[in-house]
Amino acid sequence: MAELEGLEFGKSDFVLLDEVTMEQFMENLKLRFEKGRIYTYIGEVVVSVNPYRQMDIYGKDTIDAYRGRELYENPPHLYAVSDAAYKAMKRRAKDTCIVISGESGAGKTEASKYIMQYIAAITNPSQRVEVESVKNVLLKSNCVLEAFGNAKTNRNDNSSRFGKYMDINFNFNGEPTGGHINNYLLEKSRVVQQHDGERNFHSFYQLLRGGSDEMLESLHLQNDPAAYIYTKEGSLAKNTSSNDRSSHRAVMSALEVIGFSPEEINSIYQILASILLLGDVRFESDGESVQILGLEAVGHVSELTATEADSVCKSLLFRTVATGGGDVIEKGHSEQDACFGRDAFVKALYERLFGWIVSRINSVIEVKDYDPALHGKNTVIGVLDIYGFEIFDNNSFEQFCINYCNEKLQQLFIELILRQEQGEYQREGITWQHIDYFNNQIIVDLVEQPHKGIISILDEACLSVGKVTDTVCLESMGTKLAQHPHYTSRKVRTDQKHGLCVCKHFRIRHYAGDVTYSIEGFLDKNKDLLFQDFKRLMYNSANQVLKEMWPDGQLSITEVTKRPLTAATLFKNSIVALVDKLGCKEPYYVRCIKPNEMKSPVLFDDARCQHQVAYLGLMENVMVRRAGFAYRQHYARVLQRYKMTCEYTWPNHLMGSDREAVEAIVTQHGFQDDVAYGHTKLFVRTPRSLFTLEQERAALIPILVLFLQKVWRGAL
Ligand code: AD9
Ligand code: MG
Repeated sequence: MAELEGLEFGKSDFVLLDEVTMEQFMENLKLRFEKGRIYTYIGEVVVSVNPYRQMDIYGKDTIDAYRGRELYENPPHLYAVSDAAYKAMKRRAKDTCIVISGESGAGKTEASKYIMQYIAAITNPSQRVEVESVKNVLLKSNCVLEAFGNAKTNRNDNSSRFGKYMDINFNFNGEPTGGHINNYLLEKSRVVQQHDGERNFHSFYQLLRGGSDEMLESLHLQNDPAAYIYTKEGSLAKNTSSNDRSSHRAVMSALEVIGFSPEEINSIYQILASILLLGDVRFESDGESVQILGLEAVGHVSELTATEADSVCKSLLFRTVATGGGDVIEKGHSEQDACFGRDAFVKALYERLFGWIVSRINSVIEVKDYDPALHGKNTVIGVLDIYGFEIFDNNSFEQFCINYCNEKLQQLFIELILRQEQGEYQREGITWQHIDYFNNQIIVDLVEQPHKGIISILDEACLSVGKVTDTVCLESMGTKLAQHPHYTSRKVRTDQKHGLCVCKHFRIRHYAGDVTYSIEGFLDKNKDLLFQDFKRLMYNSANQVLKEMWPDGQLSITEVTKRPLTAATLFKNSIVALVDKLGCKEPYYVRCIKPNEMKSPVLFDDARCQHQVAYLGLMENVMVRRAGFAYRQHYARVLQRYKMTCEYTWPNHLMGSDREAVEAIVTQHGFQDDVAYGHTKLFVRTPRSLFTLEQERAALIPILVLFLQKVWRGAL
């Protein structure tokens, strides 16, 4: 029972509210936030409000207080669910996962780091070297992945621009033996373009501001982000330069600790430098052919990528195409094509670098030589920290994918919360009472349904032989989805005189709110075309690390698959696989709420918070917990905690079983109509009954202490 903090801090579990109304919910959430209580439960779900300040609640003492304890024995905390997930995994050999959700800036990544720190702190008490080294790599990987995968956005100064799912493997002793990271759709378009007030990925600024003179010189770089087109805009963002410098040192040291060799680290920075230099390469057309402006930079790129300067120039200016007759010809780019090709190339360079870093970390932490016959079952705790729901002023393909992913996760939440409840009641032989939810499956279908969904329509447009423009594709979507209750195409008047209207936007009524997407660039981003010439160029690099990142560069133009899967379809497939993976684990949830848009530690914006509570389905979550049984606990635990409140069970019971003893406690307190007896657990319908027990216990403790003191002093 989580009522351990005193009523001035509000209810520590929303299930304990007197009435389940939005008003009471919000009152409680606000009160707790203002009192510095950022965590509150709904049963086993943790609702977390971003405090936007350092809290003194993550230290060693707190870890010790939560280690091995039950949820209700301490005030709500991330550590309590982490411990619950760990215990379930260890005691019952169950694979578990902790799913952290909430919108951008709500605190998901911070939560995931505290969860990992907790798991690292409570495992391997005997300090075995190999286990410590696995833990160290798991923890250090965060720093590296954040440097390369996070960026300052208008919503969050350290926004994750990729999705991350990390499995931590444990042996039968509950010690971490390894892990695996899956990354999802890095927002690579950020490398070439950022919104006003936003930055490129942190890694670029860290290198330019934190790299030594010697390092920068060898990379042909200046120590100033304002000097490069890709980092110029973001260089103006405030309060970041000192972080960039110290973060660079931390990343370099993390790379070493993880086990990247000096050559590998060097290659990483050579690729970053090549990207920055390529960004400054320009093209000029004299009407007949296109020339490169900035040949010096191209020379540096060829040196840094260990390729021939001529080959780099050629890849930037020409592409090889297979004609219908099977011939292979070289076709010169237009100025526009050359810019498009260069941008696609640098985006792919960064994306592959990121993917390679992840797989390199995986190669260090993968579980090796694990024989279940010898070592027992290998179990897993998964931690999911994926980009939150996003609404910007201008929403594009990336937001479309991110928001679709959040729809899928919401769907999973609905399914698992219901399924978990239902499963528990069935296992324990108790009748289940059904609760209705808003089911967002209809929105998931709108996006992913074969032949009819938005992704299918986009793919069809991308794969069609003739040139289909973004606007034509949008018109087709408008026709096909006209009747869908969650979809609208928005016409924009483009020609005032003739009243011409063109579709430029479409709107999806997401579970978390309406989002208007601008169709511009959707098809290019979905096609994700990269000329084979660049792939071949990289594959032929004398740098082994670079070559390794481009295995598809060995294919000749005639061997290249004609119809590769589109970006949206690849993303959909990876998210479907992720959801399947999570679905077969025992889930624990952290639902993060962003209290305000100003990053203020004191401001609780009622309307913004209420909106999040509503779309996260937290009210329904409370109702499900209450309509069924708010609390359930193993008989032995109930007995241990409350036996002092009943004359038949104190100090010891003489009943046959723990269940009978618990029945005696319940009957003595007169709430037998409020409970159900499962096979192994007591189920209590209303929180009030447990309150009574808790209060009685609290009242008895001082008497008991006095009694024991007297016994010790020999007075009794
Ligand atoms: V995004 O979807 O990646 O854009 P997140 O991950 O939900 O987003 P993040 O964890 O990065 O948000 O939190 C944003 C900022 O809030 C952090 O950089 C911290 O400054 C702040 N924050 C979040 N949680 C805590 C916390 N428990 N204690 C202190 C916090 N500060
Ligand atoms: Mg994040």
